[in-house]
Formats: sequence, structure tokens, C-alpha cells
Amino acid sequence: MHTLTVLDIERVRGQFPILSRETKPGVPLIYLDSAATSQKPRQVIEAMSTYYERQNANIHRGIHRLAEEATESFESARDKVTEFIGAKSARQVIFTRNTTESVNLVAYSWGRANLGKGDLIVLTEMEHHSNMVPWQMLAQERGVRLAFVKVTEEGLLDLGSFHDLLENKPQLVAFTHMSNMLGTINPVKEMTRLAQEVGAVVLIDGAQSVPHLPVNISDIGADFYAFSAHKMCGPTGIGVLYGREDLLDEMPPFLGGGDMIKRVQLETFTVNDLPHKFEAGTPPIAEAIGLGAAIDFLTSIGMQAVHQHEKLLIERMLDRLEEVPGVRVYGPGVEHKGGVASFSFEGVHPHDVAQILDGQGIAVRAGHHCAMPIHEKFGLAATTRASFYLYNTVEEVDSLIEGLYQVKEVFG
Ligand code: C6P
Repeated sequence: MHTLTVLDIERVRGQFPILSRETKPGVPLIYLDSAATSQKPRQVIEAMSTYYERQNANIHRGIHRLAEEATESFESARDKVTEFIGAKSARQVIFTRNTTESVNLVAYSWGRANLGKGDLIVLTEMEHHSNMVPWQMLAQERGVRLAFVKVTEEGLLDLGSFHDLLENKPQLVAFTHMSNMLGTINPVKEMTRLAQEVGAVVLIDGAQSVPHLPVNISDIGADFYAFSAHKMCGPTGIGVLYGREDLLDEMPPFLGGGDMIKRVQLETFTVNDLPHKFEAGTPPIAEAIGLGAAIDFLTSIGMQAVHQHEKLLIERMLDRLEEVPGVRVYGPGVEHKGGVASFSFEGVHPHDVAQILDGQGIAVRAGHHCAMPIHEKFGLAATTRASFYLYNTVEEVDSLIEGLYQVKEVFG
């Protein structure tokens, strides 16, 4: 069992309590929906309960013992994020609610301060709604133009179309590191360099990359980078916005309230230093501590090992899907693909596929995965998507394939 992987898979799985549950008597859970949200290891759950049981207090405010300990745990989580993503300073790491809020923060603060009528934002056709709608809102409000890098039939970004759009000297270029529908891993370092050469600010949506690949943001060189804790073994309710320090310094605050100020008078206020300037109100303290524990967990395994393990699973999945009649997989081959496979099944609605699989304990996602434009591009309203993480096994991939044969049987 599990001989091919670089991970000690039984040990990894043993750390996720939920993986030992059954979905109904005698039917073990096969969780293939980690692109939506990952499962959480025991050490994340325990770090959060320890905070509530031993340290619970508000941070940056009190001078009592608990407040000091809570502040230290919260800020130490920020230090862990800083190191994990290769940022130069903790001042560049802003805690938000999720990737979506991180992108919105940039659109509201940087976007509204810097973009106006006639300016150009370049996005791609494969963006998640989170990296599309905030820019559409800005475009509608300010008369900013939007243009989209094309996606090829194979599911790769058309770099010729990227080059052409850069000739129009966009002010902002925003793209995903890894597509949540196609699984495509984009050449983000090269794209960042090219966009910055024409003077654009670059934002990368890292919601699907930071959890699954080794990511060094300083090496990539992007100006902004966004991701969520809940997809990387951490809790819901906390995300990260990394930003270039001089840009963050110049940007106006996003939300106003406690903690983001230095001094408040009746009519005016002075803004706090980074990163607190962008963290108004009581932050998600237990969640930050949980994210810190998730980073310790992932670091102990190694992101390269996580990535290699998922490569093995996706390779197996793509190989085996080929033998199932009527299945079409979207996105590139394994060379450019992370652990995500979206597919259609001729004559069967994705919701029906997901429902039959659910009867066998297999959790997959069916729908547009908050990426309607890329589905439309391929003439689809929805797909079924299996997505992997470090706790999935080759045997689970095989169970999925067997499940698909059952779908075939039911629908003839
Ligand atoms: N994609 C999926 O099932 P939030 O919801 O803010 O944590 O993440 C948004 C987001 C942004 N970009 C990409 C590439 C994403 O995949 C996601 C979340 C989930 O595919 C939920 S729709």
C-alpha cells in the first residue's frame, strides 16, 4: 500500500481526525475536495483550543499577562507566515479574512487611489471570481478598462496574448498562480517580470498555490500576493495579503476603527504603522494561531514533498480517467498541472456524478467552482472536480475511478 509516494502517508493521515470517520456505516470518507477547503490536522485544532483554554484575551491592547501572551502568539504566527512565503519583513504580511478580502483590499485601497478613467487592468480568462469581480466593480465605478489574457484549448495561458496586452501598458496585471478549475500552474515569475517591465503593478492570486507548492514571494517578485489559511490545513476566517512595503506605505487605509490608528481626535486620526494600518478591529486571533500551527505542520513535511505527492496522484488520475468512456478532462497535462482535475461526463450532469460518488463516501465538487468565465470558454455550465492534498492516496484515486464506472452503470 502507498509504496510510490515520497510521504509517510499513514502517518500524515493519522494526524487528520476527520479522515477516520465514515460518511455512513461502513463507508469511509474519501475527501477529494481540498481545493474548496482542506482538512485540518490535530495540531491546528489543538493550537486553537489551547489559545481559548489558556490565553484567550484581546491583543495589542491589554498589559495583563493573558493579553501579552495572546499578542505574542498572534505576532509569532505572522512571523511564521513571513518565513513560509519568503517575505522580507513581517510588515508586509497583512491578516485579512481570506483571499477574496485580500484582493478587495488592494482594489479598494490601491485601486481607488491609483486608477482612473482610461487606465487598464489586465486579468486572465481563468481567474476565480475573487480576482475578477473586485476589478469589475472598480472598472464600473471609475471607467477603468479590463482586458483578458486568453486561455488555450489545452488550458494554458496564451503568452502571445499576454505579450500583446502588455504593449498597451496596463497599470495593473492580476493573475492566478494556479487555476482552481484547470489546475494550470502559471509561469508567474516570468509573467511578473514582463508586466513590471512595462510599469505594471502585479497582483497574484495564490489561493491554490501556497497550500500546494513551494512559494517564495521575494523570488517571484510580485507586488501583491493573496491567499487563504483554510486551504492550507489552517482554519477558515483568516487570509493573507502580502504587499510591497513602499506600496503598502503609500496606500490609504481600507477599513477604519481600532488598532489601525495611532491617534484619534474628534475630527481626525493618524494611521498606524504597517501591518496594523490594514487590520482594523479585533482580528481573528485564534485563527492566526491556527494558521501558524498549519505552517509548522506543512514545514515539517516539506512543500516540495507535498507537491511531489500531489503530482503522483494527478498523474494516476489523468491516466485512469482516459480509460473511462465519455469522460473529458479540462486543463493541461501533468507537467503544468497541480492536483486538480475538472471533468465532464457525457450525458450526465456534474451534480448527478457528485451525488452518486457521495453515496460511496467520495466527496468531490460539482458546479462552476466560482470560475464561470473559464467554464463558458469551454462551453460548459459546470464540471465535476476532484482535488487532492497531502493526505490523499493512490487507492482513493482508484476508488474514484471505480465510482465513475458506477455512474456509467446508473446512467447507461
Ligand atoms: N476557491 C474552490 O472550490 P476564499 O474563498 O477567499 O478563501 O478563496 C477564493 C479563491 C480565490 N482564488 C482561487 C484560485 C480560488 O480557488 C479561491 C477559492 C474554492 O475552488 C472556493 S470557490
